[in-house]
Amino acid sequence: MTKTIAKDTGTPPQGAKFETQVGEGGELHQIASPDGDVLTTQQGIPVFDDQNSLKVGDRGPTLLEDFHFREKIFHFDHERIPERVVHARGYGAHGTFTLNESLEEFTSAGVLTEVGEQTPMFVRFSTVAGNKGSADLARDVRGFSAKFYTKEGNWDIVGNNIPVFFIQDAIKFPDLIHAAKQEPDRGFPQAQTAHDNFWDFISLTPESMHMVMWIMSDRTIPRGFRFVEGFGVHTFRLINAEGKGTYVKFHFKPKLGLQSVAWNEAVKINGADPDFHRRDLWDSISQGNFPEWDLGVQLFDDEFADNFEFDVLDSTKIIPEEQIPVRIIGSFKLDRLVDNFFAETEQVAFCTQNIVPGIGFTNDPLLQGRNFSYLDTQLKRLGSTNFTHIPINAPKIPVKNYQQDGHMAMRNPKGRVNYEPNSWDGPRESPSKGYKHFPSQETGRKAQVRSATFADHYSQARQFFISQTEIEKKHIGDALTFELSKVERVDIRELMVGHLLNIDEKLAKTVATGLGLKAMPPKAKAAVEPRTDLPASDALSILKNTSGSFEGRKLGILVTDGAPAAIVQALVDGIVAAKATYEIIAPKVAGATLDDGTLAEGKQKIDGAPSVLYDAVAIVVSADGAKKLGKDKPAKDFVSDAFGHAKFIGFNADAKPFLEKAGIEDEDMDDGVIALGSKGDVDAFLKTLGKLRIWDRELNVDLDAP
Ligand code: HDE
Repeated sequence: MTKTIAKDTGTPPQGAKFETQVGEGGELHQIASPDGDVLTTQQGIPVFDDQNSLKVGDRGPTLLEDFHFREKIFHFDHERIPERVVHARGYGAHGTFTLNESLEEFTSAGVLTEVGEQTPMFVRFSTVAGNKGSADLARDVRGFSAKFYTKEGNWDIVGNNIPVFFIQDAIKFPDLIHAAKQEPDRGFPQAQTAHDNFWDFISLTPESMHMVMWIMSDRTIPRGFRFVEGFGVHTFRLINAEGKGTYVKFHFKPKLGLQSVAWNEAVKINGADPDFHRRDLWDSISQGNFPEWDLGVQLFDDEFADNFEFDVLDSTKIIPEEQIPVRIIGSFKLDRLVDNFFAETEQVAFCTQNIVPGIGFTNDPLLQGRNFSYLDTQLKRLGSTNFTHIPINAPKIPVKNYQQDGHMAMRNPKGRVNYEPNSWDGPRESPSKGYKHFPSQETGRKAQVRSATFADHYSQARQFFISQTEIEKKHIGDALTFELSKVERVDIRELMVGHLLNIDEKLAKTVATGLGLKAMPPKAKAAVEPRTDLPASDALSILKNTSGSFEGRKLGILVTDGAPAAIVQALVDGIVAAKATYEIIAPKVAGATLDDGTLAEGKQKIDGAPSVLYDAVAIVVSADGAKKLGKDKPAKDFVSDAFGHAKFIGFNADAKPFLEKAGIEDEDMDDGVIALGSKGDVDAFLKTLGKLRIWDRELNVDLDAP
C-alpha cells in the first residue's frame, strides 16, 4: 500500500444524494432519494417538483397558480437587508469569557467580580470602510466588537484594534465616513483610503493626526483577526456597591501576539484570497486551534485624570501603559463557529449603550454620540424594534417588561397586564438590583464648544511614531507616501506633509521626497505647541509584541514528484508539534509522489496558492521538479514573493537552481534562506520560524529603503 502524507485538513461533508427520474409526461425530475428529507414550502406543504415551474404545455407560459414557485421567488427577492453603514464586512464567532481576578473593589458587575464565572460571548471583527463584499486585507481599522451575555443582561464592548479615533466629537462622524468611503459621483474607490476625499478631510482635521499614525502603521494590515488587539477606546466608568466610580479603559490582548503582513503582500492576498481573514478564523476554530485574548483594564481615579497630560474624555488620546499598566483580569476563547452567517454574524446588533449594573459611561462626546447611533442604526438594518428577539441579540436570561407588539414580535407577554405600576404581580423595578446611572455632578453653560483640553493634536502622534522599530517607521513612511501618491491634488499632499512636520521632521522629509514635492511645505499651524518630551512606549509597536513562536501560523510546503520524503515528513511532523499548520502545494492538486513512493497529498495547486497565503515557505523538490518549476511563472513568484516579503524560506539542495531562476542568487542568500539537508536542518529551520519575518532583508529589496 502507498504511504501517504495527509493534507492538514478534514474531509469536506458529503453532498445529498439525488437521482434523475423520467416523469409521466416524459419530463425529467431530479428528486431526492427516498430516504432523504422532504422539501416543503414555508407553509410546510411537501414539494413535488423543485426543478420545473407549473406550465401550460411543455413549452407554454408559467402559471401564477404555482404557489411554491411564487413563494420561492418572493422570498429570494427580499433576502437582502441593508448592510451596515460602516463595518459592513465582518466575521464573527462564539466564545466564552472566564474571569480570573475580581474587580469587586471597583465594580458591582457580576461579570467582573465572580471569579471563575464563564460568560458566553459573541465577537465580530470587521473592516470599516469597505462594503460587505470587499476584500479582507484593505488597509483599514479593524472593528473588535464583543457581546457578553452576562447574568445581568448583555454588555457590549464595541471597540477597534486601534485605541484612538479620528475625531473628538460624534457630530463629525458622517463627514469622516463619507470622506473615507467611495466618492459619491464615481462610486469608487472601495475599501481604500488612498483617495482625495479621505485625505482632504484628514488634512483639514488636525485632531486625526494621532489616528493617522496608527492607520498608516501595519496595524491596519493584520495577519488575521487572531493577531489583533482590541480596545474599548473611550474612558468608561466602573461603579462599586457603594456607588464609588473608577475610570476604566478596556483592552483585549491576543495570546498569539501581534502580527501584520507587508503592504505588497496585502495587495496580493486581496486577489489570491479576498476572504483571507475569515477563512483563517474559520479554519483555526474548525481545527480546534481556538484563538484566545486576555481582557485587561487600565483603572484610574479623578486625581490621575486631573493630572494627566491630556483629557481622559478625548478619544484621540491613549493613556500609555507605562503610566497606567494594563491589569489582566480574565481571558476569552473563541471556540464555536456560527451555524449560519446571516442569522448570527450579519444580524448581531452591537450597541455601546448595552451596559450592565456596575459599569457606566463618561462624558466623552464621541461615546455620547455613539450611544444614540447604535440603537438607531439597528432599526434601519434589522427592520424592527424587535431586533432584540433575534436569538443572537437576545440575552441568555429571561426578559421581563411591558414593551409589546411591533414587526416580527417573537417574544410576546402572556396574561392580562401590559403596564406598570400594576396590581397583577407583574415585574417591577428594583432599586437594589437595577441599573443605576453614576450620579455625576454636571453644570455649565449650554454651548457648541470643544474643550481647550482637547487641543493638542500632535504630541501623542509623535509618541506613537518614536515608539516604533526602524522597519515599522519605514512602513509608516511608505504607507503615507503610497496613500498620498493616489491623491490627485498636490495641495492636499502638501498640507499633509505640513502636519507631519509637527510630528517628526524626518518622516515629513521621507514622505515629501517620496512624493517628489518641489519644496518643503510650511508646518501646519498647531493650536498647542507639540510636545517632544513624551517617552517612547513599547506597547505601541507590533514588532515589540510578537509571540516569538510559530504557533498558529502556516507553512507552505512546495513539493514535486521525486522530492525527498524524509525532509517533507520532518517538516510536517515539526509543524504539527509546534501547534502550527501546513499546506502541501504541488504542480497538480492531487499532490506529488516523493522519492520513497509516499504520496504527499496536495491541498493546493501552485497556480492557486501564492506564497502570500503562508507565513513561511519550504521548497522541497527533485532536480527534475526544480527544472520544471524554473519555467513556471506562479512557481517563480511563489519564491520571489516570499523573499521580497521578508519570509523565511527553507530549501533542499535540488531546489537551488529553481531559487536562482526565481531571482535568488548566491549573493542574495541571507539568514532567512535556510538549506534543508537533514532532519537537524529542518529542526533549526522550524525553530527560526518563531521570528516570523526577517525584516532586515526588506532594506535590500526596496527602492525606498533608507
Ligand atoms: Fe461605530 N458604528 N460609530 N465606532 N462601530 C457602527 O453600528 C458610530 C466608532 C464600531 O460588528 C454602526 O451596528 C458613530 C468608534 C464597530 O456590528 C453605527 C461614531 C469605534 C462597529 C456606528 C462611531 C467604533 C461599529 C454601523 C462616532 C471604536 C461594528 C452598524 C461617534 C471604539 C459593530 C452598527 C458590529 C458600527 C456609529 C465611532 C466601532 C452607525 C456615530 C470610536 C466595531 O451605529
